[in-house]
Amino acid sequence: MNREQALKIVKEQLTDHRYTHTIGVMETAILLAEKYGADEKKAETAAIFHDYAKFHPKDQMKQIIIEQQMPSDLLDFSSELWHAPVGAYFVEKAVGINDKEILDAIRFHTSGRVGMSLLEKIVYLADYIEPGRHFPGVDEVRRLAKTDLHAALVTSVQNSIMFLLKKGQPVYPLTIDMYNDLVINKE
Ligand code: DGI
Ligand code: FE
Ligand code: FE
Ligand code: FE
Repeated sequence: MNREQALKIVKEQLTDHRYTHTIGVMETAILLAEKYGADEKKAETAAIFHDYAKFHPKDQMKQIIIEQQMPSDLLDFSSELWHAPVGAYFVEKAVGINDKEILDAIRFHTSGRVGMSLLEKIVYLADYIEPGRHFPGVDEVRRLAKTDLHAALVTSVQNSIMFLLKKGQPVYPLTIDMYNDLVINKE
């Protein structure tokens, strides 16, 4: 599938605003893949489809999580987390992409996890720093991303966890796991 075909498919699933975000993630992910030696084509495809399920109804996402025996603890945490694993499911079933690396980059783009692949890290970071993002701390992460993928990731996951803590919201265990893994293993 070429870029135009992929974009056409995802555009139908998204609002204009979210589609613009997706283009930003795609362009950023390709630049990061080039810089850090990941597969640029896989980065492009994963980025294009990363928010595929963002606007699926919550009850439908919940049903997929249960039916497909995804980690049931997802249901105890923010529904904002659900579009990532549910997106990976639909990108395989409805779009027909079978590449496990691409599907995992979609699956873990919100929560993160332990032992993230280079592609997963790139999509996670591109989602955080694409040019349309405007929140405190994003410029520092953009600066770090130019030279130090690891430092950029640590800072972005720190910011995300602090954001949730400040709002008194729960933090999904995989997000804490990602943070600990990066800090302990320094890679
Ligand atoms: O889908 P996007 O808006 O592009 O970005 P995303 O998939 O990274 O979603 C981020 C949202 O998820 C953000 O509003 C914070 C929320 N969220 C809720 N609980 C958690 C969480 N994010 C992480 N990383 N971990 C959580 O436990
Ligand atoms: Fe997302
Ligand atoms: Fe993200
Ligand atoms: Fe996104």
